[in-house]
Amino acid sequence: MTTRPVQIIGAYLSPYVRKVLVVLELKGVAYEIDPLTPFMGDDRFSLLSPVRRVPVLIDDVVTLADSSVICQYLEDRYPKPALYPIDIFDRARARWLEEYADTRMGEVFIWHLFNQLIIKRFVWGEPTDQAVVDRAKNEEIPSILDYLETQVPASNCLFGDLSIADISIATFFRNAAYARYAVDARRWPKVAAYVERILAEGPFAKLKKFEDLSSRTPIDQQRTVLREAGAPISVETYMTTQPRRGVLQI
Ligand SMILES: N[C@@H](CCC(=O)N[C@@H](CS)C(=O)NCC(=O)O)C(=O)O
Repeated sequence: MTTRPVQIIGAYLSPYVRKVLVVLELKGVAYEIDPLTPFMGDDRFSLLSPVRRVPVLIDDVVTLADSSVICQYLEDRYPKPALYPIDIFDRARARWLEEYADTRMGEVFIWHLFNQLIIKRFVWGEPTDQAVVDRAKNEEIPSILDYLETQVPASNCLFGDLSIADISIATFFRNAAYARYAVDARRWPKVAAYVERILAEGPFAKLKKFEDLSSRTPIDQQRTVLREAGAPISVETYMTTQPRRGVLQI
């Protein structure tokens, strides 16, 4: 067991950071967080995350970037409760759904919706490209929801207990809500009920307070405001003052 809390670098509003924090909370692993908006990372951040993305995990042994790698590591190091199904077929399906969420849902919910409506405005002071948002809402998200409607159960979680698949999928709907997108329950009744159920789980509900605060606080004041609200903010920060464009495009 680690003596020093695990360090997480990454903003509460990132779906990938949320995924890792939910796993840490479920496993009861103590952590501190530097709630970094990735575009505000300094030169040292580039050394930790060469593609300048969050989350990053630093503990007594390893430094890892990428939420899936981090979650698998946490599962291996802190096996209880298990968040990957035991059955090998279910485990493979869970990993597929995690991958689908990280890539396709990330592309559409984050880059085409959240980035256009929130990051462009608040980080870069740029206008929204409404055509990108419209295509996301009218074509891309509906096709994702059509697929998820064939996958999610009418009750409970995907594979019995809450798993990495549920966490990886549900996290994007929190960002969708910040971008004022809600699932139409008449068209996708199973997905709408499933998302509501998973986001009501303890760790998702606990983190919402810090996400709401982040969403209404200027970036340069977030550390202070979050700390005052009881978030486990790290002493060290990788934040600088001038935003930098990302390394990867998608
Ligand atoms: N595959 C990565 C994706 C992480 C990711 O895209 N994070 C976003 C924040 S939501 C980021 O850091 N974006 C900055 C950029 O792409 O330049 C993971 O699962 O951790």
